[in-house]
Formats: sequence, C-alpha cells, structure tokens
Amino acid sequence: MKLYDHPMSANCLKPRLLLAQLGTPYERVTVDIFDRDRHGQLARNPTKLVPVLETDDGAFIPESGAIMLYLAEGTPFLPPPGVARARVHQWLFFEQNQLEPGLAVARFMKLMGLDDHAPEVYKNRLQQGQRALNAIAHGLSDGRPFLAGEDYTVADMQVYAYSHTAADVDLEHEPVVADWLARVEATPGFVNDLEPIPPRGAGT
Ligand SMILES: N[C@@H](CCC(=O)N[C@@H](CS)C(=O)NCC(=O)O)C(=O)O
Repeated sequence: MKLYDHPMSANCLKPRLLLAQLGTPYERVTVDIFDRDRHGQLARNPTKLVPVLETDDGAFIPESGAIMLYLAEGTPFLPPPGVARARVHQWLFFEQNQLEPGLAVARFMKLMGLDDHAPEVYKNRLQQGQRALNAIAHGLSDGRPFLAGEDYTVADMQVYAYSHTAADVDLEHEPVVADWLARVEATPGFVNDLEPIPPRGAGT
C-alpha cells in the first residue's frame, strides 16, 4: 500500500506510527502540500489534504482517523465493537474537533510567522488548544494508563500526534499528560519521525 504523506505533518505521523508498530511495509509518497495542484496525486481525495492511504486494491482512504481505523481493524490497537471501541472513537472525534483545530492551527501559525499577522485568530486557536489539553488531562485523571482504558490503542496515537507538540506554542503539559506521553513513547516499536517546520523565513 501507499501513504501519501508529508514529513512535517503530524496528521501524517499518525499512520506512519501505526504502520511502524504494525510492522506493515508500505510505500511513502511525499506530496508537496504547498502546491495547490498537488500534482494530481490527491485527485481522488475531495479535500486534497494528506494523509491519504492507497490500499493494495487501489482504494483511496483520506482522513487520518479513517486511515487509523482501517489499518487497526483486527489488531490489538483497536478493541472489538462495543463500549471499548466507542471510547476509541470518542478520542478520534475529539482529536479532529477539539485538539487539531486548536493546537495544530496555532502551531502552524506560529512556526510560519502568521501569529503576528492575525493575533486574535492565533489567541483563539491557542485557547482552543489549551482547552483540548485540559480535556486530555481530565480524561486521564482517573488513573487509566491510556486514553481508552488499560490498552494502548489508535486513540493514543491519534491524540499523541499534536499534543506532543504543545511546547512549540509554549503550552505546558499537566503531569498526568506528560506521563501519558512518556507511556506512549515507551510502547514497542514507537517512532516519532515528525520533521520540524523550518523557522519563519527559512523557506517552505
Ligand atoms: N482532517 C484531516 C486533516 C488533514 C490536513 O489538514 N492535512 C494537512 C497537513 S497536516 C494538509 O494536507 N495541508 C495542506 C493544505 O492545507 O493545503 C486529517 O486528519 O487527515
């Protein structure tokens, strides 16, 4: 299978991490996400965003959450249907609805030097990011080791991707979140190959 990808994208880190921990071979196709035409590579993704997974059968699956659920089916990283799986879905939806629109946007704005151009937008996204980090801390406050309960799942991978970048926008983790991040990083086969966004004015 192929993963249409960008090395600086934390949305793409999610499937890269899962594929690494599954030991699944795949071809990585870097897409120039700064090229609006995307060289036609993402013609079958309505949003023209990465990541997109192309299966061995030639199906195209966009959206990191959909890719994670597809790849994790039948593996220890996704519980069977029922409450445990609903908890995984809960964190996947949370990530897309609360964490990513706040922290990822604030981080991108800051690293691209856009925070000074639209300070009100930046402040709003930063506050949203902080609220999401608080929610993660609250979710972990009952002492569970991982977001969906006792087991490490795709929910942890999905939420890890942007929450671990909080320092890029000078946000701090509560100890319960820092401990969870460390537990995620200690799982077998963990990789974090997210490349930094170059400082403002350095290209891209
Ligand atoms: N909801 C999507 C978001 C994907 C997304 O925002 N991808 C970014 C890279 S992190 C992208 O392709 N950006 C290019 C653009 O905005 O034109 C997901 O989770 O996969």
